[in-house]
Amino acid sequence: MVSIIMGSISDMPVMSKAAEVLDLLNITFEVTVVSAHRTPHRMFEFAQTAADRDVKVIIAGAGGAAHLPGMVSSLTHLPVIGVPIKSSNSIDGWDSVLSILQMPSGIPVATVALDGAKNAGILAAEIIALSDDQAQESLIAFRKKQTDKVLNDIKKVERQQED
Ligand code: RP5
Repeated sequence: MVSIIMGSISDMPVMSKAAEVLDLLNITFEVTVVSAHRTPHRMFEFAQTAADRDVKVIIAGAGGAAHLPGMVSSLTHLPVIGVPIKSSNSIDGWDSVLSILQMPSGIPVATVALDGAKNAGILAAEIIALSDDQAQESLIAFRKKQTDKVLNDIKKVERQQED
């Protein structure tokens, strides 16, 4: 199972993109809110019990002073993918990007682009697929569909030029 967590319900419009792609790939996930600053005890409880609940990968999104992904990573050996979010308290998003990206040596967070929750979902699926053949098949089909769409778009553009 993949666990998708975020610092506030206001992060949901961005973080739901991770859920959408995991759904598409038929990978089991849960979604909840865990705030590093406003529910610190819940964050400890979540991170310290995640592995025992059979969570394999955690996707954590937060905006502004985005401490959730790093703190969760410090509390579990599970891989944590961080999603910086351009939130209402972000200056321009860099605050959140740098808070999640610039982790101290020894406690990694795999940071995706600003608001890049879809890629976080795909990366989580790729980790799951290392030991799950069905997930691997879903991912290969997903990649093929994506490539076919671009190849079709190229044909469309070329046809427009001929007209
Ligand atoms: C962060 O503060 C949350 O992750 C969210 O991105 C931001 C704003 O939260 P709200 O004030 O909308 O609850 O901790």
